[in-house]
Amino acid sequence: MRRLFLAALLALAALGMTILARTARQVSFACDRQTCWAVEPPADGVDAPFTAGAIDLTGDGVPETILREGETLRVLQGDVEIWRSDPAWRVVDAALGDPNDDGRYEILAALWKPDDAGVLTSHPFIIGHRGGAVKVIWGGSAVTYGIHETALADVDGDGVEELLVLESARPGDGLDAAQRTLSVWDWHGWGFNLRWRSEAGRYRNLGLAEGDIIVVTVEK
Ligand SMILES: [Ca+2]
Ligand SMILES: [Ca+2]
Ligand SMILES: [Ca+2]
Repeated sequence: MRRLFLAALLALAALGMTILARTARQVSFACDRQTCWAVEPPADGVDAPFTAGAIDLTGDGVPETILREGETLRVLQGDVEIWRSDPAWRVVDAALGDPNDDGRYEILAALWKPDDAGVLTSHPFIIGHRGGAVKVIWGGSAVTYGIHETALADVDGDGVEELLVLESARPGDGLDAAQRTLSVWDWHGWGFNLRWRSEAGRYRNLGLAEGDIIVVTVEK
């Protein structure tokens, strides 16, 4: 019995070493209007999931402050909170820019919320300032591949921002999905079209480097 216990302990230790030995490295992608391809990762620039930023949502030339505290998103004018995300949402990431290409700035929020059966589903929402108030101006329906991280950038240099996403590689995988893909999406007028999707990998820390080169960390 004691020997069995020792063997189990050794097996656990070996497993621990295997997990520790998993190495992380950065990979990068550049894109044109059709596709993306791997490039040498630049030395600088990785953003963790969004925590704070500033952008002019109201259009008066003065940026609002956008904070992600825990899984809550807040919009402030000076010290005054003018909007806060629904308590039922779990906002896992956000990006600031013009995701719907209408010349106004908004917040693209990657959030998970319970459906009617109480199951967490992933949605991309666009939050903007319209009619004198901050509100959801576009609420995407539940996506098949859950969204874990997001960014907005003009990766092909045509003057229009693309939506970048780290999403679950498998349908139905939840917030803890390890296998993910990187994808690039185009706004088409009332939603997003998939332009390109990478192979699956243990992707995290989606960010951008100089020249809107996509940078992600991948664990081997
Ligand atoms: Ca403003
Ligand atoms: Ca916009
Ligand atoms: Ca573009």
